[in-house]
Amino acid sequence: MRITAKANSNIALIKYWGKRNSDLNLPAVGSISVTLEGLSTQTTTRFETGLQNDRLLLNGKKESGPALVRITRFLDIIRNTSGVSLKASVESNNNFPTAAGLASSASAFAALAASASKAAGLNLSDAQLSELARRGSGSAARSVFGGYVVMHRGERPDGSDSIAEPLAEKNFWDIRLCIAITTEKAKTINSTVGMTQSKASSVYYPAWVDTAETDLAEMRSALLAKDFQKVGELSEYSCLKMHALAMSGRPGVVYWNGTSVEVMHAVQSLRQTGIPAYFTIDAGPQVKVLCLPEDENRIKVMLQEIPGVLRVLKTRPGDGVQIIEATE
Ligand code: 2P0
Repeated sequence: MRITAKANSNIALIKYWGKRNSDLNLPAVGSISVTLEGLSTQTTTRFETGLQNDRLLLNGKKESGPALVRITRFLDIIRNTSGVSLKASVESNNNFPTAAGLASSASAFAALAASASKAAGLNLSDAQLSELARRGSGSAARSVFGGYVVMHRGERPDGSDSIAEPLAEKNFWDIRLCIAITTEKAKTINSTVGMTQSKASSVYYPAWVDTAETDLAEMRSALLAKDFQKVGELSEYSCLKMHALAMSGRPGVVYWNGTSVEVMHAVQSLRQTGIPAYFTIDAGPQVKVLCLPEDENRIKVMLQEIPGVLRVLKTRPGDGVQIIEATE
């Protein structure tokens, strides 16, 4: 079978940073995210006779380096589970620039997990799909689901409870996100490396892990109560806390550029004028601004006027992973 799946990216409001097991990619802390409409990856997989190696076409370009190694490792998990021994041809396209530092591994591995597992004849439940996607990338486990999503740290050594589950569907609450793009360049320290450094060397790391459950519980109740101020405050708090952790490693990692800092100040100033807006930032320099639908357009204009902001994308809660085509 030749299977095409589509998955959206997501943004964590309570951040994941750090692993309790690197081999199985088990997170040290849970997280809460929103799946983002319109920032998607579409991936087609087919296991084929006659291939000596897996083949990866990423945004139209044939990959042979680390990207292919990572995909082959992931496909090996599916081959081991399904009994299919054939190599696969994988074609993946992002509808947003991969190098822009928006979370592409989340949508990429959610789409690949869905397309490759089905192409290998597996019919996985959503929970199993989330577990599989996590092996590719921690944040991908969340992109299996739409709307508001919680990712569990889990306790079991085999990782079967380190999975995401829906918290509320996308129409539960209409919030908006404006994404200020501050560079088109790829980041230099990827998340896996950054979080490994934090765990190995930051004196803040134990506190980060110890306080995670409290942050998750507070965010869960604020979200379910649709308390925008609380959700926004907790989002900024978790973002700054994660970045403080990344900065406090040896060596420390600063994911922001000067414009990221300008945008953070602008968002906090905007709040002083009575407009509810809150920032969150992943392991990169782009700033995502949470706002209400009625403020979205003026916030976009305000962000575009900040020197260094290249462009602004608008997004909102979106769907989970979907199979969009299946052919023999
Ligand atoms: C998150 N990030 O919760 C956090 C916040 C970035 C900052 O998950 O090593 O690509 O593949 O599991 O999922 C990005 O890290 O890391 C991420 P791996 P991933 O969204």
